Amino acid sequence: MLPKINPLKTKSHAKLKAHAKEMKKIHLRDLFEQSGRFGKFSLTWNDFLFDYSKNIIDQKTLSLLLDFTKEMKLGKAIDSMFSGELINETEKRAVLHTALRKLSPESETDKDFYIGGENVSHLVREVQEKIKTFCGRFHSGSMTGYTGKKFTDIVNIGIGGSDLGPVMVTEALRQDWKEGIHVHFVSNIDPSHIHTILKKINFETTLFLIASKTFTTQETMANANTAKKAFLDSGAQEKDTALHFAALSTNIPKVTEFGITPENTFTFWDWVGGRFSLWSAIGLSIALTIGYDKFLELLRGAREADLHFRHTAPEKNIPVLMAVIGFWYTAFWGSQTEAILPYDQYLHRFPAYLQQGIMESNGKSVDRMGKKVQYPTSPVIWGEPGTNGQHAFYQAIHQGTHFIPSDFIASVHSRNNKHNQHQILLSNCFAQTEALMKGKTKKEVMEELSSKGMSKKEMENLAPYKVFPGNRPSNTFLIKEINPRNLGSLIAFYEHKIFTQGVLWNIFSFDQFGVELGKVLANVILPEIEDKNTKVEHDSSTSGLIRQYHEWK
Ligand code: G6Q
Repeated sequence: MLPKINPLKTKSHAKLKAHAKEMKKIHLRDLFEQSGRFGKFSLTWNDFLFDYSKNIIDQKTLSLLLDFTKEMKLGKAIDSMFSGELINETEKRAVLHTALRKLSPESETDKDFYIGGENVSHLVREVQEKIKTFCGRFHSGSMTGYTGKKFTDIVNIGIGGSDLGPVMVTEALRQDWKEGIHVHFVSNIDPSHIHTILKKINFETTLFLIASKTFTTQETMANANTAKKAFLDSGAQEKDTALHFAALSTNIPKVTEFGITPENTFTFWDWVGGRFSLWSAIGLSIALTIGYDKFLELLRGAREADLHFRHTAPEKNIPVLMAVIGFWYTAFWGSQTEAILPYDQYLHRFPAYLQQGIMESNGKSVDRMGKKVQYPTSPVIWGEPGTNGQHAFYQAIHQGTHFIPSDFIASVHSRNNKHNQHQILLSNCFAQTEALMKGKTKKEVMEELSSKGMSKKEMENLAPYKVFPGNRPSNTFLIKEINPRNLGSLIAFYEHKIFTQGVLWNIFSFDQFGVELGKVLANVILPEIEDKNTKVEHDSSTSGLIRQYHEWK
């Protein structure tokens, strides 16, 4: 079980509060006056450099934050998660997405994962073997569609956790796509989404993956039924469904009811949360797109990050550092938001992926004792790839009234370098973190304006607008290259940051009752939209919207 501790009652929290007052008197520029700052506040691990020196922290901040993790019993919480305890207490489930990435067989020194005495690593390996065989047949062409043609297209139908991970990963690894294979994702219930995809594909060479843990999600089932109907309308027979549809699900009876064969059904388990499921059967679209071996590389990278998280001292532990720094800003600096800024076009869905991972996990306001929390929890997560963001919202990060800690993510090698474009990209990334940290003082602005020959009065009038306060914190991940292994590690780092922050906020990170509410509410209103004679009893706004719909329909 996870410890239940009110963070506000810890000694280190009180000390951090007092320390924050002191740190607010210091500017990041001044902190950089001390020599060796980069060496002290950055670390390298595998192909990663994690630079957290541009944060408003000093050695004392860090040691108080790490004391705080001890008081919150982070070490015990990590052991509880990895040892398969039912730490998702509200749903009485273990949380073992980490088990999906342990590929090596059990040995004395490298134990498998267990839940209540059951070896779940065996179950994982069975499904992985099945995925491997399936991918082999798919890529060799020995698996064909109902007219005997080799498959060329994959359409993954799923939403939320059954969509965002595979979309993000396949986009990030576009350079690794198997030749001749195209992957498409349908998630939204809006018929325009599936319509756009169905228009692009040839049914004879398309494999549909119905990705749904529960196999009851309204959007996914509606899209799956539309796809099946369109497939049959294209000239296929009911029996051909067996060749063109596969299911990724924990609900085998529902899968069978839909007409999908056991051979094409890939299962996973209730101890894999939706937003942590890309490593499971939900990752089949990834394995089919980049090949099984590269899918394994992704898992290996994540496993390396798991071992780092589990066994590295907190002061050298990347996810722990990410988590405590984020905690510092939400608790003591009033930060309500965090920007994720990948300087890599292929990572363009990474912010959206983390939006779910972070906000669905830690957007909670009741603590582990069932009490309303008296402190802020998950920040709002958002972002876009650089440099697009620079020409859009960076204005607010530099000079706005909100305090926005940001994560910059960049790679040294582009797998697509054209002329010197990658160097230009990187120079922008580094320049932004420098500018956010330093800002531009009035003195610097005046010197700049004076060199343009402006009058003293004009300079005085313009200067306030041109001053940059600086002192805006950022982390930078500089990665040698975005490849399957490094991407696996990067994602797992953020997963463990999420877990750690949940422990520090004393909340349950692995349920999502807020998401489930939406699923129930829409089912109440649907009949009222479908039939205008159904009695409508809502608040005046909701009833008004429904009435207007019928009037205009
Ligand atoms: C993730 C959430 C949620 C879920 C979707 C899809 O952690 O629980 O995003 O993944 O609602 O659910 P199904 O996979 O059951 O269709």
